[in-house]
Amino acid sequence: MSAMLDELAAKVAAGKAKIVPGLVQEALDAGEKPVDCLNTMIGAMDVVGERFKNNEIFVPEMLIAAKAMKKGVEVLKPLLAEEGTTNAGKVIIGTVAGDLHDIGKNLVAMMIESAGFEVIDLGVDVPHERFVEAYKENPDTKIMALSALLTTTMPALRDAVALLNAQDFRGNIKIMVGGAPITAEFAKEIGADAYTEDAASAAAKAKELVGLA
Ligand code: B1M
Repeated sequence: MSAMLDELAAKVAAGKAKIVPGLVQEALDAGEKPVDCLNTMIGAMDVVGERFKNNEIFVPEMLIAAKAMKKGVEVLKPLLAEEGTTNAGKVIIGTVAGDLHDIGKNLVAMMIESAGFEVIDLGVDVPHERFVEAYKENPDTKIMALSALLTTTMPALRDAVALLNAQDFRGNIKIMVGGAPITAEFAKEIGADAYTEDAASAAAKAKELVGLA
């Protein structure tokens, strides 16, 4: 990794929200690729997660690191998410009940949007019933995308998918799931149609699910 990206990683991990956007811009100006800047920041969040696990930092520090990363992503957004030219249909996305993590979900939303979908983002801590209501408000939705970032919210993901699976409209939608603790096996076990590991593959899978790839 270049010295510039090292510096970016360090400042994201330290939660320097005011400095990070400038560092991202500097790295881009120096020829670093947007995707490398993004992966550097994701790597920094892994470091933050490890420090948290080892009791070296606590929730407030994790939160300010997340804010710093969000500021950095704002700079990258226009570069990563080029305006979609197709109208691929609607995707409803949200992080499941009890789970407040949104950076990964936001990246997935951004990549899916850039693949030409209209994204309806329900935010974080979404009650299971809200996914059903959102579909009823948008009956032309093609994909429901659900994130869970904690092992403790995997049951909420299971329950939300079960509720969607019980709906009359189930045949009209595809259900995609993801998030760090989720696996393809778990996705299959709970009755989702697709699992992907990261935001870029989520966008590719969404296109595939609606027959555009
Ligand atoms: Co929390 N947290 N956190 N946290 N946090 C983790 C997830 C943790 C792994 C840290 C650790 O201990 N190493 C750990 C979970 C452990 C576990 O589940 N076993 C953890 C914990 C324990 C907690 C709390 C319980 C801490 C506490 O209060 N004691 C608490 C829970 C709060 C709650 O949700 N109810 C908590 C709180 C928080 C903050 C609020 C402080 C903050 C979130 C702020 C925010 O999101 N706005 C936070 C943060 C920042 C983290 C870490 C450090 C970073 C998360 C992140 O943004 N990663 C995280 C450690 C880590 O991830 N390394 C950690 C970067 C992001 C790009 O990755 O979210 O994985 P990710 O998304 C990826 C993929 O997963 C995938 O694509 C994304 C992009 O490539 N993906 C999908 C995601 N959704 C997808 C959907 C798809 C497909 C792919 O299809 C639909």
